[in-house]
Amino acid sequence: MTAETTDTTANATDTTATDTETGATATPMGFGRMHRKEDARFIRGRGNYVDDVRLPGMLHGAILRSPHAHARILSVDASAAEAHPGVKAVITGETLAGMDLAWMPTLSGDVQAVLATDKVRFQGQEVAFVVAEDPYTARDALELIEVDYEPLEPVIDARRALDEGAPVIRDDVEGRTGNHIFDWEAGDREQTDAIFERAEVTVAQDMLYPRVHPAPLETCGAVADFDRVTGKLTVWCPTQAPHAHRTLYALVAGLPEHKIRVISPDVGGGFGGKVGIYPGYVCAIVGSIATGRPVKWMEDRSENLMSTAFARDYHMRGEIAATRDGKVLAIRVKVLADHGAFNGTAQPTKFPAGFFGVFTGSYDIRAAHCEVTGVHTNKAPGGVAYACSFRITEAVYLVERMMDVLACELDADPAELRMKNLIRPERFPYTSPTGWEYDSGDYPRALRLALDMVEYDKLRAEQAERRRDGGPLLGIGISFFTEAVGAGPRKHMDILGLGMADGAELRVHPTGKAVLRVSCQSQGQGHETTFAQIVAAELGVSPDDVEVVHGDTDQTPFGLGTYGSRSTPVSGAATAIVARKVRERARLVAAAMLEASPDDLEWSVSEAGGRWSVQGSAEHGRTIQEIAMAAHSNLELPEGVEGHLDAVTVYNPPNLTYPFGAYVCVVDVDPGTGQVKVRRFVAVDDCGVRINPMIVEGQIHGGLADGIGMALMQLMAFDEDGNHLGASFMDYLLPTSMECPSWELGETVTPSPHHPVGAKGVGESATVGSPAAVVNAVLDALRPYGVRHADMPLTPANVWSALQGTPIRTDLAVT
Ligand code: MCN
Ligand code: CUN
Repeated sequence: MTAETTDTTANATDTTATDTETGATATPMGFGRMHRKEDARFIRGRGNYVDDVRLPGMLHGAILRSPHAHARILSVDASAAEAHPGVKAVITGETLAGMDLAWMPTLSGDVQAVLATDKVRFQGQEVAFVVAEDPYTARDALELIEVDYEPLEPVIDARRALDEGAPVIRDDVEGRTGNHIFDWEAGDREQTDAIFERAEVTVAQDMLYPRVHPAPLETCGAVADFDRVTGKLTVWCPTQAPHAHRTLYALVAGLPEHKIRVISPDVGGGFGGKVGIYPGYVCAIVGSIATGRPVKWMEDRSENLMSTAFARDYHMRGEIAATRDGKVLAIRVKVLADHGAFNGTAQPTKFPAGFFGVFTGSYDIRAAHCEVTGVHTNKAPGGVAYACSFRITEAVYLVERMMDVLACELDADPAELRMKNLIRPERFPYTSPTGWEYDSGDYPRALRLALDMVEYDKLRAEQAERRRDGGPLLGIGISFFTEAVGAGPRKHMDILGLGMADGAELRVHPTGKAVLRVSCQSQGQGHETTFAQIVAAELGVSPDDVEVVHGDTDQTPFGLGTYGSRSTPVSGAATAIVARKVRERARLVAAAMLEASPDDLEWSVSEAGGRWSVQGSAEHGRTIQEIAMAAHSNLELPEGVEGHLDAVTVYNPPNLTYPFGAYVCVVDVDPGTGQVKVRRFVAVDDCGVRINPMIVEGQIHGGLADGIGMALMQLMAFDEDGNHLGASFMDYLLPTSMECPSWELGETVTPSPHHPVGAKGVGESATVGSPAAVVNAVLDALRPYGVRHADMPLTPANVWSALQGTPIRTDLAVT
């Protein structure tokens, strides 16, 4: 299939009429707008989340956390808590050490303390776990545990972590003498440096992508139920990757995988924060094994913000070499990555830093080089997630900020500068200087559409007028992003250290109703709807006739789960392929029914549904429902056909998919207060063929709101002692409809050439692409004041300070 670009959703199966109120349709026979099937239960409050799980005899756990960022544990005395009425067990690091469970492997190959034994390494770290008859008793008993700490000097500023004599945080790692974790690099240093030496123009800029948090509405938690008779452990937890969790639980608990069942029920938002395993999950499991009763643990909001995986914390220095007329020749980047106390989520030297390798963005740049150094600090572990596609967020922010810095230096128009450097459509498939093969795209078309939608020239004229006449400052910011989603093709093993295939199973009942089983897990993305639509499109049935089962390892085939917007690129592809297998089986059965050769049959989908019929005589055919019934009957089938239509597949993606987009943000800035108001936001996204345009738009709306949050208000700040200054929604701000404009969305459709239905992932696109547009807009407004850069979040205080000529440092002790 060759990549074809169209301006609107190219989708032959989208035949149904639009409901003018909502833009939704009556159920389409395949792709198209339809309301989410899951809405019926979500909006009626009938979802089933982990905290809704109530089992007979269930006990409740609570975690005692460290008040210090860095301290030696001299002693833990739990005797008073153990004696407290209603308390069933107190588990400490020592208890776990006795079971060889005090440390657990992280998905990165690092280890993380389940409950601290030797030292605490961040404020909020898990120290002890109380199991009691009810959650209140468990919390009360925490106060009876006496821990004797010897405070140690903490390392909070990543830029001090490698200083001579800096306190060593991970002295648990044999031979560790400092806080250095890894060095990673990509690109050709020599070639890049040579271009820089000869370049007509070079620019450099330091910038910080601050620490932010995914902050899902539902916090994390688990219910663990170990059955002492059968030896089976069932764990309910809101995970994005149930099968990965099962394997890790097996490794941690020493139980065989077939004796472990992980159920991820409805999940109230993940945004990357629910990929990894948290100590509380392991504590609930140990608590259940110890007491023989089910144990529930649910964290509260502050615990979630303090101890679960954060994101970003990338200190970056970008440099661009260009010609005087604005052709970018090379880009050079140095990053200091703050990974906190433990490397929570993904492979330190490969996975998180690895994706940063797309830092040349959407531009045809000859040479590039980048180095990332990872360090530990006394902050919560992680260093990856938050709708980020694993470091692409940082990379996009960097290159898009740098393009504006270059525009500033050359006194060029940022739109023209981008247009001049975008990868041309004829260059696809395009191999980047760091070895990534972008599958398809028409970038100039997307940028042109965005500029037309926002009426760019008119805005620039208004801006010139404002600058002449005074009044609120007007800023226009552009960001063009390319994402790389759908981990993980085996060909990226060397870059990412991961190769991941997803299974899919499709059962077709005698009446033609179907059950699809997939390994990915929805946290609000609407998989029950869109995955049913993929089957529906392939089989010519209604999505209402396809039930999607996910989130339960006993019920679904193995796969790596939902993150890096991989569900559509990987599980979605598996779904299309398994449905095609069913369709091919149906062909054989239809041939037997029609007493024809399978080769003489043709497939068609009409409003009446999908059918196999004899070529050239459509009336001589059988519907998929008739075929399904026949497949379960005593119809005489040809040799080699077993009957039934059920099929199974495993899909290995040949490449990532590369969605892209052009965003334009328009802001008004009050120079007196530094207040930023987002006036307009135009987002043109291309995620290939859209399965459900309404869900895609919802994903983009959410991501754009994320972008406003990060650019203008979100920050996980710490004081110099490592006290966490953002542990509630009073301090860690989420954007609301008050801060968001009415989004203006546009689309182009460039199908992915290697995906069975031409779709690319979209779940993180807007979060990845939007912060740079907002920041570029604010800095564009401040341009007459000579401000070239200020770090996120651009709070009124920060903007005002920048206007006075002293942008503030946002990562430390700023609220
Ligand atoms: N879709 C579509 N057509 C396309 C691409 C996607 O109709 N061409 C649909 C999909 O079928 C799916 C949804 O859009 O219903 C998102 O698909 P995809 O881009 O494949 O992303 P995933 O389903 O893998 O979701 C993961 C992604 C990630 S990694 C984060 S983080 C994030 C995000 O999704 N977390 C979310 N969006 C979120 N949305 C909600 N409500 N909650 C979260 O926690
Ligand atoms: Cu990086 S957040 Mo999403 O990939 O689960």
